[in-house]
Amino acid sequence: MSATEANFDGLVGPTHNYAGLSFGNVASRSNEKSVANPKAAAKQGLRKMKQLADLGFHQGVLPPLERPSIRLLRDVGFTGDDATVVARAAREAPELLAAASSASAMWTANAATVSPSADTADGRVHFTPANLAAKLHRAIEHGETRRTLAAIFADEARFRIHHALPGTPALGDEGAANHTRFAREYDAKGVEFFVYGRSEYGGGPQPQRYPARQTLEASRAVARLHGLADDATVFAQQSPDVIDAGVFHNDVIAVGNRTTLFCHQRAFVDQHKVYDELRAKLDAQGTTFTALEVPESEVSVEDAVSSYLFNSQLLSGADGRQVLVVPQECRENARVAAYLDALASRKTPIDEVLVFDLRESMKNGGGPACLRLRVVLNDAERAAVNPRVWINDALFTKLDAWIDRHYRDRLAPADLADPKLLAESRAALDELTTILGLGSVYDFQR
Ligand code: SUG
Repeated sequence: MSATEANFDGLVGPTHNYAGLSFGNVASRSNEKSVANPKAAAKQGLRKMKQLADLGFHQGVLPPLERPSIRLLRDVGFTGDDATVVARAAREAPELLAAASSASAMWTANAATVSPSADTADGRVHFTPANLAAKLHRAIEHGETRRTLAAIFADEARFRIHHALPGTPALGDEGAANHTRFAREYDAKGVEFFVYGRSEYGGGPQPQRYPARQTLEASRAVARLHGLADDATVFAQQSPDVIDAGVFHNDVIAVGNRTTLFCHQRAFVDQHKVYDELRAKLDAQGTTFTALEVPESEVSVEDAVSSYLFNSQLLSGADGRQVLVVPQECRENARVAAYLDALASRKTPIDEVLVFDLRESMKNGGGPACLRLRVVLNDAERAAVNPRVWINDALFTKLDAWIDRHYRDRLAPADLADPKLLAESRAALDELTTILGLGSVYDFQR
């Protein structure tokens, strides 16, 4: 049965703002307290989805989560009606209100790790929502994420949606941002590549300045839950010094698709051993692996972090050509732009580069790859997905008008205290569940 990769992008929520919540993520910290434009953010993301759908890629959308999270604010002791809870939190603990208000679920590369049915022991597509235990504002996502995934991938004979791993440092899991799958064709058995930042029990090097969010133990647990074979998995450690340079997820320094890994020279510990293991395991499946490595002399790690060159999407078109989807910041960095221009004259597995304006998300450290969750689906699985979440002209037009009706074009940190934001956000999400045919997935609807 033929299979293709679908990308499910997160729709940016109405509370998108810059609260500086992610220590270790350079953009998040450097834009702290600047004024956000949720309407522009949502439209930038939606335009990317539409353009990729127009090019013939399977493109779905995942809804935002309910924010501010009144549940979190009640869990930390604020009481009263919902508006009073927000007002009290704004007065007594604005940092907790900021965590409860983040629209961070837009970065669906962190929603879950997904293994296609060709790789799993039971022949189902497996999803493990990421516990995102490293950051409070993200650790509150997985329960709600699981609920929305279950509303979209509802057929239990085809889709297995696990619970997140226990949310503790030893099992910190950041989902697909640290996971890549290689295979000759999407429907063939592949090799799943898990990248971790540190090992809780195994010792080894660790970053000194910024946190390593993913552990080897978490990666191994996900592979075990998904029933992946040993000869079809590779575990590699991210270089601790690049984490200290702001590479908080592997998808800030590497991206892969089918038989190609596109990465920076300094991405991994023992980088050549990592390539060798990938090559050997893919060889055993009759597949030739290619690493397209970018040397520090052409693009430094610092350039990679500021331009998000590797936070790109590497997509296979129907004609077999590979397209690299990069953010506009790549054109604004002279060395990265020169590298991309040179690609055209070099023989590489990248045939075309597409550039998108994702400025609002980028200012929080979220590029094209952060905004999407890849799900490889065969024809029968694709037919079992909730059909209302596929982006086409009609859904684009509806969502674009929905954004116009509900979103603000200016949101400053002080606005998070505004009780009207809660009401606006709920009104928007309530209507969205009807547009996407999701049923009552949000707490406030239950
Ligand atoms: O977890 N930023 C996100 C960005 C996630 C990017 N995802 C991938 N690389 N796949 C994070 O650090 C910032 C929110 C704020 O500061 O308001 C934030 O959560």
